[in-house]
Amino acid sequence: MLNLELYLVTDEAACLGRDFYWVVEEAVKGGVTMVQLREKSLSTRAFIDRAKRLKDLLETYNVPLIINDRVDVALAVDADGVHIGQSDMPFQTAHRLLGEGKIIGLSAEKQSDLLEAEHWNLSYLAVSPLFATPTKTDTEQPWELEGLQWARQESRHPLVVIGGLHTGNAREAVLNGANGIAVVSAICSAPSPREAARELKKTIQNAILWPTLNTP
Ligand code: TZP
Ligand code: MG
Repeated sequence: MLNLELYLVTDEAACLGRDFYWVVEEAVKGGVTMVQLREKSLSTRAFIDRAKRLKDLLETYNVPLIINDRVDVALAVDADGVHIGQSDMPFQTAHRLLGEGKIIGLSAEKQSDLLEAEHWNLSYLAVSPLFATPTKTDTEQPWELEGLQWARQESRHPLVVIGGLHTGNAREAVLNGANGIAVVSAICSAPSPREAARELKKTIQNAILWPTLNTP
């Protein structure tokens, strides 16, 4: 079963000069359940090399590796799946190329994206961005919590939220319908990525287990 609870989306620049693989491994030791390799400027060769190395690392922890945007890179390294956006390869094509058994996640940036995605068997839908974030500024309007509630009502898919998530708002995201929390800076830029992941994971699991409890 796919565990979406704490989903790390990588960004080397956000790692503040620390070793990329160290940051990811620390995050996994802290409880990250999925890792998405998101590379916007690497050559195809370098992207594949990085994906291979990350796959070897994540396999030892039984954590799935998801490739952002690039179905060819996912196929090249036999990754666990892909995450596609609204301008990437269409879902049906990605699904045909990857075959059964691979994870496919899709970003929904607006309501019509989410409604269209109801026709497809996605592994998860990412509500993106939930909140405004300096990590990615070329986005549509943030969904905010009201938008997330709407998404929860309208979608049959598991929902991951991304954009501006941290320990201070992860609980409310879960209580408003998120099945998983995806983060870049809250883990990659944290003084201790392991501790940051541990805290986030605890917050998310507490929200899932005790949704009515009044404490944060
Ligand atoms: N997609 C939508 S927002 C975002 C991506 C990749 C960046 C999220 O970064 P952060 O630092 O967790 O807000
Ligand atoms: Mg994309």
